[in-house]
Amino acid sequence: MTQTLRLHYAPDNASLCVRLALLELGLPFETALLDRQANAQNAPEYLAINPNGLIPALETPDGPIFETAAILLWLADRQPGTLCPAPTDPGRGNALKWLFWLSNTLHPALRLLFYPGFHIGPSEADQEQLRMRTRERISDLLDILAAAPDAPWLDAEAPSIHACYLAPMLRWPAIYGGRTDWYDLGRWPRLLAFAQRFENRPAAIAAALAEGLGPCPFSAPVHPTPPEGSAT
Ligand SMILES: N[C@@H](CCC(=O)N[C@@H](CS)C(=O)NCC(=O)O)C(=O)O
Repeated sequence: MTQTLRLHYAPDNASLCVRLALLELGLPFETALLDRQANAQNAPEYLAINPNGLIPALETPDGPIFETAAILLWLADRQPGTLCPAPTDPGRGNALKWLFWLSNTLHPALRLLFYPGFHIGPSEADQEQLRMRTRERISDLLDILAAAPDAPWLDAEAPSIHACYLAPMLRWPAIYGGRTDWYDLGRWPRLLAFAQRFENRPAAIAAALAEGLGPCPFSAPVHPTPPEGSAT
């Protein structure tokens, strides 16, 4: 078992959320690039770490962890109260609620947009129909988030695992998932302000550099030009 933290990643994949949290916490870590062009996420060596064939996974002294939210919470709990309210904090329940919403509600909706064939099969017409409905669903979810009075992490100067998770999810619909003209973050001024604030943090700047995400990765995304590997 590794004594260091090793992040299995591909540029601009969900591993970006974990990289952001690692950088925010100032924890030393290694990266292991997964070559998506070669479908490395489904190679036996990686399936031994994450049998789902999904990115990311984090190897830790406690064993490998997969699922973005689980990794983020495990990391936050290394330094309780830093990126997430500690278990004894009265704000913990509210924080868990939004973390699970990001993981169980918003992220799966994005996966429907990016991987429609996985859910509905190879027909291009069927996939586009699923995408059309999913774009509406994502917009509805962002309406809910933008109006939430109990999501203090959205407006906070301090970072959080929620911010690390959300920022990439606000980026991806602008550049992936077929046509992107339906998506304008400016429709949600609170979310746009969040993205602008977060992308100016040193951790976000370092992550953007490491993965080739450009100067405004969350408020005005462009296709990545990573120094190694590829996003898809
Ligand atoms: N529920 C998973 C989803 C992760 C996920 O969707 N990863 C994408 C990259 S952003 C992936 O591995 N895609 C490759 C594939 O589906 O084959 C998590 O939260 O870790």
